[in-house]
Amino acid sequence: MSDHVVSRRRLLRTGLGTIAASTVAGCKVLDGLSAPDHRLRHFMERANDLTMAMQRGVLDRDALAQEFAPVDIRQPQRPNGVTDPQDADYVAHRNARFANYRLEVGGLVHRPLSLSLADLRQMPTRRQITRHDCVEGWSCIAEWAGVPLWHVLDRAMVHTSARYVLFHCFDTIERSLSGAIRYYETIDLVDARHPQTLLAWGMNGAPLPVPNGAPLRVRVERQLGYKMAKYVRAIELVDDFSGIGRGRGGYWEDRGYEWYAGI
Ligand SMILES: Nc1nc2c(c(=O)[nH]1)N[C@H]1C(S)=C(S)[C@@H](COP(=O)(O)O)O[C@H]1N2
Ligand SMILES: [Mo]
Repeated sequence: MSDHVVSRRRLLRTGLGTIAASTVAGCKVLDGLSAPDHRLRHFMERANDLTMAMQRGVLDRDALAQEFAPVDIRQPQRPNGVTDPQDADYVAHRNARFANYRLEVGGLVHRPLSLSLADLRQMPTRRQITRHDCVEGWSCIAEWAGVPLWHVLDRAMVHTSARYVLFHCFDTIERSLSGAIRYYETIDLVDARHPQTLLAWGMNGAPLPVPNGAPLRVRVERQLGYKMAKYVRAIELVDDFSGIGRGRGGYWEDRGYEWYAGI
């Protein structure tokens, strides 16, 4: 599946380059194109199909991911990546059953927020049964419950200069010579405002379990699993992520994965 994704994206990239080149070179030769079997005309028509495919690709970002029925939930959500953070601040929250947890929302917002789990549960709730696809090649169907991220963004009044939502996580995923590296992720505001993009506090009818990101994790249903930050500590609205981590927009992106992991 990931092979398919990569090749589709590679195709789009190649298509973009081809079209840019053909538009520049194309103007001068348009007159000769009227012959129905003209090779360049065929080429341009193909380029046109590609343009449509690309526009679809862009417009499709508003489309909903498939949702399933309760009978489709055949196994528990398989925990992956960090499943039991040992970071002192996280362990303290966990021991207090997340009673003192606060989601901090800041950065390019007019109204910074500090929300408890009760605050988040009182906000409008969406429940959705969706399929989680990990880049490693496995999938799991589960029901997620949470507040659509756009409600939180609206409450915080996002500044017009903001372009990305940066999720800061509690868990140290790697220790390097320069210190502990905590998981982080970014998505753009198109995905952030998608109706199925949640800050999920529940899974399969229960509070979100620790292995799956308690107390709060992201669901971005149109992208691969690594985009869905678990153990979310804070949300920061930014206009640029080149100064975060190694600058590629996420822990795994910094190690070679694509920033846009659309499925
Ligand atoms: N904070 C944090 N978020 C994370 C990860 C992680 O290690 N730490 N792993 C990612 C990956 S690769 C996947 S597939 C999913 C796994 O979510 P799950 O454990 O609920 O299956 O979380 C993603 N979000
Ligand atoms: Mo993953």
